[in-house]
Amino acid sequence: RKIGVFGMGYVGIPAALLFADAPGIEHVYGFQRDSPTSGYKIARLNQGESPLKGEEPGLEDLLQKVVSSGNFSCTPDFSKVAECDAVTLAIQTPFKDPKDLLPDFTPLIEGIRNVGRHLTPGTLVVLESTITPGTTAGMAREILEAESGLVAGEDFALAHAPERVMVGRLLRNIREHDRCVGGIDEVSTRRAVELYSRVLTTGQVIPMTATAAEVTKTAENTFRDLQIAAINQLALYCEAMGINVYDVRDGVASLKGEGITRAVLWPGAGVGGHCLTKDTYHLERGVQQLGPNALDFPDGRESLYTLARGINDFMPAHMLHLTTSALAQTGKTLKGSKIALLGWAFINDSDDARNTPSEPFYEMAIAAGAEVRVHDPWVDPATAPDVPAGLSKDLEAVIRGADAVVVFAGHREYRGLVAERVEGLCGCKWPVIVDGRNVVDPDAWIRAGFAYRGIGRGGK
Ligand code: SAJ
Repeated sequence: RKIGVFGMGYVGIPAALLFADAPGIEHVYGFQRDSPTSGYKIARLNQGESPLKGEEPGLEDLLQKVVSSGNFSCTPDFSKVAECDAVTLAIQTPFKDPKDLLPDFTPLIEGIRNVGRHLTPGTLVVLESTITPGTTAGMAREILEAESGLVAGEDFALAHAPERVMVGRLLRNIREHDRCVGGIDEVSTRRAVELYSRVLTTGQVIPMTATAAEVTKTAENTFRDLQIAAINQLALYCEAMGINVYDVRDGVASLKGEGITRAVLWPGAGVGGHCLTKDTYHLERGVQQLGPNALDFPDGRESLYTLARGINDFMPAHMLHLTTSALAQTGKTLKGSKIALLGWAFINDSDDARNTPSEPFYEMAIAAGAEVRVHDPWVDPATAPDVPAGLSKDLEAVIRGADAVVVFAGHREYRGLVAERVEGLCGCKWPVIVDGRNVVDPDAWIRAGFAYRGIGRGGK
């Protein structure tokens, strides 16, 4: 049996490697376009080198294993789809303009077309990308049928099996998380369940319909966004009231029993990534497509989910407000101040910078006349999109001479920062520290001579 995986990114690569290592699988093709920006992945993967730069336990070892055993290869030759018994697609589905609920399905459509062009009877096609509910049984089916001349449900099987991975633990997540798997009909569901059962270890397959799987995926990220918005809102209240949101958080989470589960997440400098920033819009678009008024409240109010998005989107602006207020305490303004922005990746100890909350902060600070230098130990300026000029991996050089150090990511390297050392590097009379991820001990930094601000740290 042969499997094809479209999209050699954070989701496609680990999935392809696990399929390649699974019993009964003869070969896995990783399909990757040979473009100027992503074509480099083909050669790297075929040499057994992972193009993903953050820490991914076990990933490169597994890659080397399946490359040398001949079970995996990466190719731009999509005609090999014809050899495959199953093809999965893990291609990004970003939003051009979230407010208008307009997703950019161009890359996904291109991928589906390429599958359709070479599709042979009996193949199972699975979408792993997060998509607007209704897409599998609607758009995907239409494109595949039009390109192949085959009929879904009769000549080929079609399903949705949304990925549930988190950067930094890709392999583990695929093996251990339960997997919702939904076909457009019973045979498609059964075949997709059989495929994913091969790579799950402790995870269970949960069969459902394609549309239910689409709603499940977008809802779980919407709920996570909502929970983060709840604690971010509380962080703003705690700052106003002069109390510490982390104490409140522990207190709220301490009530156990009586069937109460308090899933309290962490406040912070913002919510980034490819998923939480847009999946709410996929969910709401899915409802909107049912009819012109399907989504609206009768009195025109916004949905809870849209409000939550707005709170999380506001956090970088709040970081700027904290920076301005701390600088004012030291007699400075944003205009003319030097800011060391620590962390460009959206998630800790990763090189993934998609929709990073650092970016709006960076742009607002520059527009206000500050000079901003950016550090990130992981992000590679050569391959990450929209990286600010001069992004550096040299932490001391970025901090040297700064009026304000602003922490946006909770990278391990920042948790080890020593206040006295940073104070010496800043070199000014009264430097500022703004902590967006609660990585420093406020008392120690105030003692070392800093003006301190932190998300949710009212008083300090
Ligand atoms: N964040 C907070 N506070 C928290 C947790 C996260 O501010 O308590 C911020 C992070 O700093 C980051 C953003 O939210 O900027 C997203 O972080 P994340 O931990 O949710 O990471 P993602 O987006 O890579 O992963 C999510 C996960 N979804 C759920 O847990 C419901 C993951 O399981 C999904 O597979 C992934 O989206 C996806 O691909 O959809």
